Amino acid sequence: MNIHDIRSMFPILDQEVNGKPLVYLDSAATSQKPVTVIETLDRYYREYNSNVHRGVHTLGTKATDAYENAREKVRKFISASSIQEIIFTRGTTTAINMIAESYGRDNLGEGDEIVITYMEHHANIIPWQQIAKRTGAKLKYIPLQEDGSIDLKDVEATVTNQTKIVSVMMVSNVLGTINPIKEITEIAHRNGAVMVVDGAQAAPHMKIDVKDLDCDFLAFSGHKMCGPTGIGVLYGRKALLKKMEPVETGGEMIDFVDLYESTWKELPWKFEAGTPIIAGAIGLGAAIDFLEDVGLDQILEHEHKLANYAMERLSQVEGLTIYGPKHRAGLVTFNIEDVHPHDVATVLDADGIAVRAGHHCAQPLMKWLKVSATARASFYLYNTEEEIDKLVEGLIKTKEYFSNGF
Ligand code: 7TS
Repeated sequence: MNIHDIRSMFPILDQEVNGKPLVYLDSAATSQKPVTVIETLDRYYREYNSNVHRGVHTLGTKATDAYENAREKVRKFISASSIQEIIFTRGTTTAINMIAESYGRDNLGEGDEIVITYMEHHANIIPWQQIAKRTGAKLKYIPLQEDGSIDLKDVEATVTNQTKIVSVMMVSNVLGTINPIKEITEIAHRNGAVMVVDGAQAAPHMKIDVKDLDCDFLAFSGHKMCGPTGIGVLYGRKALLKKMEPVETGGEMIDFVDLYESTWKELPWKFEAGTPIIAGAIGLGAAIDFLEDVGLDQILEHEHKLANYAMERLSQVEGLTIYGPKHRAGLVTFNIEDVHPHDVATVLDADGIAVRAGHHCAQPLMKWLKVSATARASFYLYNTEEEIDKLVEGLIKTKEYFSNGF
């Protein structure tokens, strides 16, 4: 598919914002949705909306088949061994909270360690802080290199045989760093720890193979990968999930309920209490079909080109600091000297250019960078070099605007 065909699949891109063609550079926050996903949701609600796993009526069976079919698509997408390892959640945040609450609660104690890095998103920090407080475990941080990458020597030095959980993002939502997850997993396992991967910024852009990575848990969100909001995935190694207690209980997840005792359904349903996110899961299945039709290799290559082009063009803008390593995923985080990033985003918005400004839910990383906030342009399969040119023009205009006064 060429870029013109890809863009034509995203109806939202064909509009003007503040009198200018929309330039959407905020896909790391949430991606836009192709027409195939929108139509899949529309068809579900128009034609076979029904609850799943109950009753025998035709619509219910159709909805159940579509929901479970989406689970199989997710399994294949990340090369998991079994659909028993694929749990639908509300998103990455919920998935990591579930791991901390369930695995963490039962496997951590005084003196045990949880290891994360300085670049993590709050979703991969706070659940660990909370479970550390409740269990007496200690939270430790792998330091970063000056360019915002991880040196495996630092992983070796931080992870010990007291470490029970290592949890690291695959791609940084701020620095664009692509972390050596396979190598970190090997170190975690060698020390007897389980490996949790935050795949929120990786799953939309690159092939993830959980067998090859050998990770124990993986979390990601549908809305960042062309799917609907409110759906995400928790992958867990079957042997671990089997031993874990559900975090939520209630309808749907039970096998048998007596007055004082209950038993759970088998995997993965014991972790999906209540009416599940039916439309969301079916929509995520359609998003996976779309990404696979385009090809993840093509998406990654396109974003790599855009990131290189953006780095080259932005480095020519005087007074602009770019954060993160040279080799990076498709996003660029930066600051312009003497201009607050919120002002940068506001001036760009007046020209129809959407970027994110703020701490990007990574306040420990902001502290490490010694800034309170940054601006971020993030790219996806539908972005073009012309859009990056518009960003650069907008940034030059922003600088002039603030240096010349109003
Ligand atoms: N982990 C990473 C690496 C993320 O980038 C995000 C969201 C999350 C976890 C949480 O995902 P959620 O779907 O559960 O909210 N990151 C961003 C961002 O960079 N801008 O807005 C949301």
